[in-house]
Amino acid sequence: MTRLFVAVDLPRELKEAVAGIFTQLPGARWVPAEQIHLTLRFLGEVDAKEVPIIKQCLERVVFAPFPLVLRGVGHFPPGKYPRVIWVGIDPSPPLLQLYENIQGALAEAGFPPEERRFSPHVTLARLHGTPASATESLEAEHRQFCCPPFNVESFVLYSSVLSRTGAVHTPEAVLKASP
Ligand code: 2AM
Repeated sequence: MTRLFVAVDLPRELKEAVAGIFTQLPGARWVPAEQIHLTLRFLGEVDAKEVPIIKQCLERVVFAPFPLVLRGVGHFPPGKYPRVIWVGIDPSPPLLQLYENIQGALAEAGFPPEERRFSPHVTLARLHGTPASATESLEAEHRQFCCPPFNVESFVLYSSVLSRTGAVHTPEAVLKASP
């Protein structure tokens, strides 16, 4: 079995800008800067035999390059003990269209569309027992966080191997935009 997800990789400068938000926060496990990404679809554990068909279906996704804007910092879910700190992504029509096209392609590979609404975000940290009051002060500090738009020219099918020292993400296929 292979743990798979589909994501947009971010340029190094953006990863560095995002990682600049990282700070000492009890209970926070920050995502390693080089792994920062925008998840489009989590597939979970998939039989390795299915990977070629998934790649073929994703290769049929047609999209033109489009700009992506990262903006603001927040947490999820609301309540006393959030589980995640994120940077927001403008849900622009081309991003939502790419998401829909990927859902359609994966449905052809036997993965029915997700039921929950797509809520684009970049996960910065996973939290264990960090009170919302602590994340709120970080959010207040970075309320104005914004990066210059970057052009999405590809998306990636990643495999993910979990280990005690953290996940290792490996690109299995890079799917490029049409010029
Ligand atoms: P997120 O952090 O952007 O929300 C690789 O593990 C990616 O897949 C993660 O960045 C995470 O997206 C997403 N992911 C991991 N486990 C998941 C799960 N059980 N359900 C949905 N998405 C998951």
